[in-house]
Amino acid sequence: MPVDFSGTWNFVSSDNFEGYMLALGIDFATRKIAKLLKPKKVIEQDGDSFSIHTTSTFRNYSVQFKIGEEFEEDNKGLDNRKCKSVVTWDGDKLVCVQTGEKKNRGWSHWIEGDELYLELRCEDQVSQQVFKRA
Ligand code: YOG
Repeated sequence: MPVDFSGTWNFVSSDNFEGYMLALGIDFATRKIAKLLKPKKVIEQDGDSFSIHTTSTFRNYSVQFKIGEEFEEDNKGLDNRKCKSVVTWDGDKLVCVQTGEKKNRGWSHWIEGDELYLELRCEDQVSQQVFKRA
């Protein structure tokens, strides 16, 4: 049985989100707002199909995918760069590779106890976010 990421997850903490946003070229004013946000994640997992909704008081972002199936991602409301994304399992970790203009771009999700972890990668920057089950 694979891990079940389904549920509602509330933001707990993050580190180096600023570095990640700088690597994505997010402007100063947007970074100042974004670093204060406490986003919520709602994840629906049905077999190999996932939807991840990230919501905040400033912007929302949603993505849907099937494990192993490449899809076009528009990153609308984030950095707005298009990329080709694919998500696979690495053991109990969900690993997304986002191929496009930015090197080494992607993210990973995993669960520890009642906490959801998200590692965001872009170029030489790594940011980690922690969420707790609502
Ligand atoms: O999640 O890709 O769960 O999509 C990354 C923000 C901030 C907007 C958030 C809005 C990147 C301004 C999504 C934050 C910084 C800053 C709430 C992370 C870009 C712009 C939407 C993400 C994956 C994995 C699923």
